[in-house]
Amino acid sequence: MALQAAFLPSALTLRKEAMLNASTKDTAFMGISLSDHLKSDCNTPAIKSMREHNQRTTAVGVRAQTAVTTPSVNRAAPEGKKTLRKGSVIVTGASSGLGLATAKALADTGKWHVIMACRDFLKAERAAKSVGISKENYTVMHLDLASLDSVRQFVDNFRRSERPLDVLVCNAAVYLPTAKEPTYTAEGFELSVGTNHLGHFLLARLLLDDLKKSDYPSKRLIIVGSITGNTNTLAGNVPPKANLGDMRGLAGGLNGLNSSSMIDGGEFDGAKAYKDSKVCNMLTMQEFHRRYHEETGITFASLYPGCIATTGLFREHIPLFRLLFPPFQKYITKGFVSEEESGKRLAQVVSDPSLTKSGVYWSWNKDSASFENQLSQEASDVDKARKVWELSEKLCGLA
Ligand code: LMG
Ligand code: NDP
Ligand code: PMR
Repeated sequence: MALQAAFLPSALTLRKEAMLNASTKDTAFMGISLSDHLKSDCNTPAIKSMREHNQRTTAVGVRAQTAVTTPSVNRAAPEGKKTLRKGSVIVTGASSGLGLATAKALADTGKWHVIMACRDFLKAERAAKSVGISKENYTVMHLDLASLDSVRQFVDNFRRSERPLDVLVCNAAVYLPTAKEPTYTAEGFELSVGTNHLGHFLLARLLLDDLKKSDYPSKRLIIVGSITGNTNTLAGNVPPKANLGDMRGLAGGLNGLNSSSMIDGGEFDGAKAYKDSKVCNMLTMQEFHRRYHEETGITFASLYPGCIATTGLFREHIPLFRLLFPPFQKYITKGFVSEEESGKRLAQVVSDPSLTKSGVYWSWNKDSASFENQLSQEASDVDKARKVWELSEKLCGLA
């Protein structure tokens, strides 16, 4: 707690909930060992179905637009035993940072085909090559989350590829901490919430049907969250803090014209918009869990992968911040993780047989052992989750 006291600006006071939840903080900073939370539950439906799993053979037509590769075809192993077919996972924003490292970690196992869903096709191709992902293990497909038309187009294209969908990872994000004025998506939503939350909300809703159809033993929908959206942590108390308020701005369409560009109806603040979008991500995961887990057996999960202070996420921040932030996280908060390590963490949430629990927000302790973390009061508020869901449905044209 000494560091916490030293670095918490005096104007900031942790809420009571923060103190109550101190033992389950998101970060290695607190140095808690929760490795005993990491146990495999062999009676989950997913594991049962793994035992019962029958592989299937899929004939895949690869569209010209999608780069590369041969389909994942199952081959029966000798003695009539069936082997698990390659999993098929979509990772949004896989052209850099966490998404790229996750694509690499999964592809390198040889057990996954990664669909890299990216807004910049060439950048994604180059990125895949630069980290040495082998050609047969990935496909780049175009997706711009800042356009709902593009999201729908992506889903159409993906379906035409006739690949199965076993896991969807909603990872892409933008962070605009220095913007003085809001910018907007194609449909006129403030860009951070529009991209990070609404684009992913529509994508996940549309692809739920595809996930349902998968015969893979453990089907998962993962939405990347963050510590900075959780006000039960020190990092979540650095101003401006996440707060969705009564969501009047979201209800009004975040367009900055007849409604505020901010979810809570306040003045535009890029850093707050990002943190609010992460709260929406974490609430959406839980609402999916409540609505669909029992019926579909799909695992819904979120995570804080650690502070990956070197990624492109901070590209809009001032140069001094970009210079000081990595050493600050490395030597002072000790919350720093490399891109490679963070990729392994997210890859675990995609494929580790012990992480099948649904409705969970995963974090890692200082020994890199995963544990089920506690979300802040707002990020676990059932009524807010339902409201975010219903308002987002309207904005995305689903209701
Ligand atoms: C808002 O500000 C912005 O307004 C908004 O635009 C957006 O960017 C948003 O969340 C993003 O941030 C929030 C923040 C800005 O404001 C505050 O937190 C208010 C209080 C600020 C008080 C700062 C206190 C600094 C405490 C750390 C200093 C330790 C120095 C001792 C060590 C010295 C060793 C030489 O806050 C900031 O921008 C602060 C920047 C935070 C990241 C960098 C911190 C710098 C620390 C310097 C460490 C140098 C690293 C050395 C490593 C060597 C170790 C041996
Ligand atoms: P990066 O900026 O490195 O990666 C973000 C990715 O999102 C990029 O591939 C980017 O594409 C893509 N992207 C941005 N806008 C769009 C769009 N409109 N359509 C499609 N893709 C888009 O950041 P990180 O790797 O750090 O961030 C990944 C996730 O991790 C985010 O959800 C972030 O909130 C989360 N996170 C990050 C932490 C950190 O410390 N870095 C901590 C906690 C969570 P392009 O390459 O074309 O720019
Ligand atoms: Mg934070 C345990 C302490 C801790 C951790 C794990 C993070 C993570 N941060 C911590 C502490 C502090 N930060 C403190 C004490 C300060 C004040 C000096 C501080 C400041 C700070 C800024 C200005 N931190 C930041 C910023 C950003 O612009 C980043 C941000 O909020 O992006 C939304 C950020 C982050 N700190 C983190 C993490 C993980 C981030 C960035 C990414 C994210 O949430 O996605």
